[in-house]
Order: sequence, then C-alpha cells, then structure tokens
Amino acid sequence: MEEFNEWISYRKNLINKEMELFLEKRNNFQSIIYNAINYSIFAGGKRIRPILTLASYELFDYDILVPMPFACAIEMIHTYSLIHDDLPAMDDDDYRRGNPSCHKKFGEDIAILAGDALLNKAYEIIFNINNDKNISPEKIIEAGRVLAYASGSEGMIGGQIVDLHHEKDTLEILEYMHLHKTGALINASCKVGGIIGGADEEELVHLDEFSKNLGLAFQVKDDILDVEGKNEDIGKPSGSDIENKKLTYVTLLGVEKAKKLEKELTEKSISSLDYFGSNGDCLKNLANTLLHRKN
Ligand code: GRG
Repeated sequence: MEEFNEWISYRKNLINKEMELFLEKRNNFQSIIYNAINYSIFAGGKRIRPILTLASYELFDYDILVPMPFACAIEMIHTYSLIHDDLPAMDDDDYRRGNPSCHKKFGEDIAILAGDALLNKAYEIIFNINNDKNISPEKIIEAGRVLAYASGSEGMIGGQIVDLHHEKDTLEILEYMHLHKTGALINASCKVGGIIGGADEEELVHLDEFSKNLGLAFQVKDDILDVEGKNEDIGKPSGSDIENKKLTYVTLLGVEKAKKLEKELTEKSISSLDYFGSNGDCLKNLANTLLHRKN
C-alpha cells in the first residue's frame, strides 16, 4: 500500500511540475489571468484524470513523459470545468479544493476567462507537442479528437446541460447525466493514454469499459462523500447536495445501496483489465484506491 501511495505521489508531483512550466506566470498587462489560473490549478486536486492517462499509457510503455502533455491538458480541462461549474449561474459554490472558489477570489469576469484560458491552453499544449516525444501526428490528432468530443456537447458539457435543464427523477437519467458530466472526461483520460501508447481496437474497447464503470463508481462515491465526508477532507461543507435538493445516488437509493453499487461498479471496471494481465495491476490498484478515498 505504502509503495502504491509512492507510485501515485511520484506521478502527481511530475504532473504538477510540468503544469507549472506550462502555466508560468507572466508579468504583463494581463498577469491577473495567470494568477487566477495558477490559483485554481494549484489549490489542490487529486490529479486523478492525468494519473489515469499516464497509467493507461503504462499498459503499453514505461516512459510517462511521452503522454505528459495530454495528461496536463486533461487536468486543465477538468479545472476549467470546476471553475465554471462553481459560478453563480451554475452550481454557485463558494468553496473548491478547500479554498474560496475562483470567482469568489477574483470575481466572475476573471473566473469565466480563467476557465476559457485553461481550455484553450489545453489544446495549445497538444498542438505544440513536438517530435522529441516521438508521437505520430495521427496519434496526436486521434487523441485530441477523443478529448474534444468528450469535453463537448456530447460529453461533459452535455451532462452539465442535463444537470441544469432536465428533470432528473429516475436512475436512468441520473446515470445518463453522470456518464457524460463526470464519466466522459474520465473515459477520455484513459483512452487518450491508450491511443498515445499504441493500443489496438480491442485494447481500447477494454479501456473504454474499464473507464466507463470507473467514472460511474467515482460519481457514486462523490455522492456518498457529500453525506459522509468530513469538511476538511472534501474541501467544502458536506451535505450540500441535500441542502440544494439535488438528486444523487444517495438520495435515490440510500447510503447502503449506493455503497453496494459503487463496489459493484468498481469490481466490474477492474474485471475489464484482466485482458491486460499483470500490466493492468497499477490501474486496478488505482480503481481500488478511488473506492476507498476520503475526498
Ligand atoms: C461547466 C462545462 C462545465 C462542466 C461542469 C465536471 C463538471 C461539469 C462539474 C463538476 C461538478 C462536480 C462536483 C461533479 C462531481 C464529480 C466531480 C467531477 C468531482 C470533482 O472531481 P475530483 O474529485 O476533483 O477529481 P479534484 O479537485 O480532486 O480534481
């Protein structure tokens, strides 16, 4: 366990160092945007999506610096979505990652632009990948296409629309919403790692199955943590879903059934990795770590 925690920390530190380079502050007329971006990116965050990208790549190759630009780009897209999700026009959350949310610290105008800037930076990083990484242009385009689709109106934004503007009263619609809102980027994180690593069609199908079930399990856990998590662990007051009368797996199923569902989904996701033999062990450990996480 200790060894696996080190495995995670090593990757998390590398991701943070690379993002620092990509997001270096500028001393110019628009320096405030760099302050806001850095504030939100480095406020904390588990870095689950970029770690999934690296770990999916590691099914095929060991040099994790190769998929690193994609891993950083994915974390930037994730952070942009959190900044925008916290805005008064959306979820109206005052806290994120244990700190005042971006708009609380910098104002709504800067928060909107910080989110937009992170989204653009993500694709700038991808288009800037040069030959020293030895990734073929075809792979870069395919991975970029998968990421853009997953972040857009048929993916994460689609799920956000369902959350904001659709009646949510059944397990079916709840699952649809989360497969898109939370699941799409988790799914893309794994597929991008696989694509850059050279996965064939069948290998991508197994990664797809793994990450879809993992994404749902992740969301069920998020709902459970909203009820059972400690404020200092989850970085915001617990019970906000109930206070905001949100439909969640917990409000729909109750805590015990939600826990059972999370375990089943995690087990299902892990079984998709059997295809990769012992190469899948790190991703399996990661899925189990997420099942037991505190935030
Ligand atoms: C505004 C375009 C747009 C989309 C918003 C992802 C999303 C869509 C909103 C986030 C709302 C939310 C809290 C969803 C629950 C699951 C989730 C994505 C939690 C946050 O991800 P973590 O736990 O966060 O990986 P850290 O801070 O660790 O990176």
